[in-house]
Amino acid sequence: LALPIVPGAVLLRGFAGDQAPRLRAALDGVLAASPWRHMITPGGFRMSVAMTNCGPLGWVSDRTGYRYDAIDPVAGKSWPAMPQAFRELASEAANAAGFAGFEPDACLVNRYEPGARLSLHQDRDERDYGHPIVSVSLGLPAVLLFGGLQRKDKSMRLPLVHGDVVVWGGPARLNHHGILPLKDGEHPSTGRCRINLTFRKAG
Ligand code: MD3
Ligand code: FE
Repeated sequence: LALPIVPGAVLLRGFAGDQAPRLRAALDGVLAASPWRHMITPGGFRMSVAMTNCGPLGWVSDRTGYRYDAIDPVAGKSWPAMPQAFRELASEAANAAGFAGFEPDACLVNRYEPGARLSLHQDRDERDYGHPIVSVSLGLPAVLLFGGLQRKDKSMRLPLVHGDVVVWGGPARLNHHGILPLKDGEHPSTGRCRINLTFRKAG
């Protein structure tokens, strides 16, 4: 079930639902090597979202800025490999949305506990905006806020539930977006949190 959101953005409702147990198990392997951490923004704030990465490149934030790095600064070594289940899902979702041949080199994993939020931003740290971004929602529901190319543009709200996949490319690639504070709850797949996998070709 593919629903257009704005030109370039497609919601694949429930696309990852049947893969969720496999993704969740693979994530445990990633976390064993690169555990959850709360990164610090360049402004000095601790992010309420806990993060980790897998794949050749990982997104990191610290007092010096945002960037993609091959090294996990917590583990002091390369990020863990991107599990095959992750790569297959990302490529199949991109394909279903009309982006054939998507091969991500970075998977940022975000964990939202009740109250955690992500303020309105653009994803601009990647080298080539011609590649789409694939996002997979697991666990508790959340509300995605998405706006336009300008920060002041009107924002729309889109509820995202367990198994939803959204592909952002083309003219939607640089849209502003964020996640409203997570509502408390309990989910059989994740417990008391929401997990989002974001696949990118960053390098
Ligand atoms: C709209 N993550 O990691 S995914 C991020 O749910 C991020 O954790 C959110 O924003 C999350 O940067 C939202 C949905 C998403 C991802 C990329 C986009 C929406 C987007 C790129 C352009 C426009
Ligand atoms: Fe983002």
